[in-house]
Amino acid sequence: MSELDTKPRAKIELKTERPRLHKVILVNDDFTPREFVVRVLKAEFGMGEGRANQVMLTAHQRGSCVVAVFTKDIAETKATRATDAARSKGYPLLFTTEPEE
Ligand code: TYC
Repeated sequence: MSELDTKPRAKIELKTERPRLHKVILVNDDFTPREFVVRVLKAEFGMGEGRANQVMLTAHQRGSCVVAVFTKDIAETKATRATDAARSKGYPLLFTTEPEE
């Protein structure tokens, strides 16, 4: 057998896992005006008036609401931008992120 002959090797399974997505979560508070929450949802997450209202109301009634899912970096950037927009107006409105199961 020459040096160039190669033995058949066990097949290596190359599985590429998709990156986990992260949820952006809108958290309720008692101080931020509803209209402001809707404005931020429209501006930062590209929602229409109707969808923004639904998401705001769900957070208002249940304590929090998933806004959307993105890759980790984008979720964190959007949550930070949206939270900062509220801080700059003196509101305690909070957007957090968490990995999807
Ligand atoms: N609870 C606020 C109010 O009654 C409105 C609000 C809704 C604030 C959703 C935050 O994530 C929120 N003015």
